[in-house]
Amino acid sequence: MHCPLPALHARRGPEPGGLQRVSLPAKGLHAREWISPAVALQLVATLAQQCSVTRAIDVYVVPMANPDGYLYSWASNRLWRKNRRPISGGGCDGVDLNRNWGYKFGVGASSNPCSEVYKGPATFSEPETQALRDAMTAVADGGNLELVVALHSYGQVLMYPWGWTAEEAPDTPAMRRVGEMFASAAQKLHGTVYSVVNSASGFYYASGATDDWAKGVLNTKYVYTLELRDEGAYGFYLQASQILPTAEEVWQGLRMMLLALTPEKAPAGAPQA
Ligand code: 0X9
Ligand code: ZN
Repeated sequence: MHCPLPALHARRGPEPGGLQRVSLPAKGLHAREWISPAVALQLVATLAQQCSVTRAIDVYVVPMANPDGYLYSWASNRLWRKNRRPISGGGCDGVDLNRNWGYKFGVGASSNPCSEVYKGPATFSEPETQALRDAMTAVADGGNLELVVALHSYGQVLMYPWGWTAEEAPDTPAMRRVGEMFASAAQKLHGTVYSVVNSASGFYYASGATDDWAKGVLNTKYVYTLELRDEGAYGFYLQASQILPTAEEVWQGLRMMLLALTPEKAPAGAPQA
């Protein structure tokens, strides 16, 4: 018996004639990346006040996708990454929830349960990835899932698929263009630089991740993994004082992405996707 993962849904107002457009910034899959759920919660608060954006677009946020691992990183091991599933045999616990998705499973991931990037015994073997898969599939089936952003840390990098191969994914020029819009809007606020790169060639090869699954299986046009602050000075131990500025710049970037996807709502002069 598992508890459900909460998802928050900022719902578009009853506007006649508008296309249903949905997006899904998520979520805190890796336990030690504490800035991700903190930013996700701030985004929820901001979205609740930004009706000019949410009038045209539905936004789903899953602020905490790995609750057991997150708790463990507070209580026992600050640098814990995986979930907390007991693995029989070898004495090591946990599956890397960003290696467990059912697309190109196993390329660039470990089958050793003691590894930090253990992919698990099978695709979607974990309740956390099953829940996210089902929620994202339901959103995609219910309309027009245009944007997926997976929140992680750290590095200040916005990456687009693929992560399992350096071959070009569909919509790469569009993903790059909208990614650059995020980066320039985010930089304007506090000067923080987010680089926009292909996941495999600009970061590292890794498969079985949320982003590649969203691109390869759901065929979502705009898919990203966002590595939040910082570039390594504090890393996973980012100070609490950086939560609000990080959330503010991410909102500025995300807002620009959402406007780019809803051209009829964009202010005069705003860039179009
Ligand atoms: O390795 C990961 O899962 C992500 N980086 S992190 O440092 N937060 O662990 C990057 C995943 C990028 N996406 C793919 N490689 N598909
Ligand atoms: Zn991560």
